[in-house]
Amino acid sequence: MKIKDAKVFVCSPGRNFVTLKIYTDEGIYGLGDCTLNGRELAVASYLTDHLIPCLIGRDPFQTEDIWQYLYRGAYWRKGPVTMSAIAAVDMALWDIKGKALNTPLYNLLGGKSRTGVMVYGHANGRDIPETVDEVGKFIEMGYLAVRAQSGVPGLPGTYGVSKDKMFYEPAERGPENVWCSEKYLLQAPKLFEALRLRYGDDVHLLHDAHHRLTPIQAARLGKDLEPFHLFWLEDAVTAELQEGFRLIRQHTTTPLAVGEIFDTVWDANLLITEQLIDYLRMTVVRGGGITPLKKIAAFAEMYHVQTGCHGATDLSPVTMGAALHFDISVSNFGIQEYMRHAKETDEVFPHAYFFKDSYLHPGEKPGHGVEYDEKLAAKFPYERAYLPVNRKLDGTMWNW
Ligand code: GCO
Ligand code: MG
Repeated sequence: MKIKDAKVFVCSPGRNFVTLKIYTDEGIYGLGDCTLNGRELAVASYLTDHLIPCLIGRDPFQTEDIWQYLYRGAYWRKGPVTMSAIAAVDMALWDIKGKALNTPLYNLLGGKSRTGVMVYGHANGRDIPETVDEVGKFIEMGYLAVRAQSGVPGLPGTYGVSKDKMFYEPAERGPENVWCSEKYLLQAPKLFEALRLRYGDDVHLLHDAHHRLTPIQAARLGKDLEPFHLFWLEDAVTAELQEGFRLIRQHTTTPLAVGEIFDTVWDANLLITEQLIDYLRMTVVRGGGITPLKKIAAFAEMYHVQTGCHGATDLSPVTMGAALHFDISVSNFGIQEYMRHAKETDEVFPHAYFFKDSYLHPGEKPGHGVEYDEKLAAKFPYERAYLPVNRKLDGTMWNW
């Protein structure tokens, strides 16, 4: 089998997505996602102008060699544009393999290690009572784990809090946000106290600090949250300085998750080997594909670090499908994020995965089981959009 052609599609059914389709001489094709929120066209060009010409004529079964060729062969390594583009190729090739062998992708990754994939949903509210009610809606739908984000008194709006509830855009576009860590640090423990009071101890509760704290602030938050035994505290600080997590770890037993913006294992090597985190958030699209992610999971397993793949709505259903096959197969799976996509998105990307009896299931279609309706997608042209930025109360630029 040979790769005959490949095409990149950009569409916006509710939000922007970039999709790669690789065609073979035997009529089988594979799909990959390379959506990079706010920088979509850079990845599209990287693929069309630079990677696709190198793929023609290659054997699509050679996922390892092709991955190494694209990663090492560029000389310029790493970075979200490069790694998202390579990821799309890798995902599409694994999809082709599954289809050619007529088997779901998980069978090529070691088979099922569990019966279903535990996921967490996103609940958010303008204040604590509203957030507590929203968490209840997820529990009623059968979710075993819920992430809770609440507005902070004195701040006009904050990350993760939206007017839309079930299907919301995490990266709300628009004006600049205002931030104050001191106000937030007072509020967050009160939210989890209220949640435990209302729902008891069984439901897993998660929280995302979205890179906004310093290590000592994160340590304080972790400590304050200990009585409410969170499943995890996510992205407490930006993780460019991996050593910073030593300080957090010395002070708190709240489990730590990080890594949705990491693009290679080199972003997490110290975090893993020093056991500074509990969950690694890298997923297929940002981490360069299934090929490297399997290796990273095996490496993390030796250090008691579990997986917790990113699954916001800006990752297309193709990434979600591929991630679910990964999740169900690796032995150190922890949890999968599952923000449901908007109806238009699901219609453009018909998929085999489904939520049933509290778990997500990858489905039994050959490959990753996600399709792309080109005709329908063409009705939703690309719309330029950016992630928001964040400033402190005095106007200083801060992390969003
Ligand atoms: C999450 C993430 C997202 C990101 C988004 C950026 O935990 O789901 O933090 O909400 O902000 O993916 O594009
Ligand atoms: Mg996050």
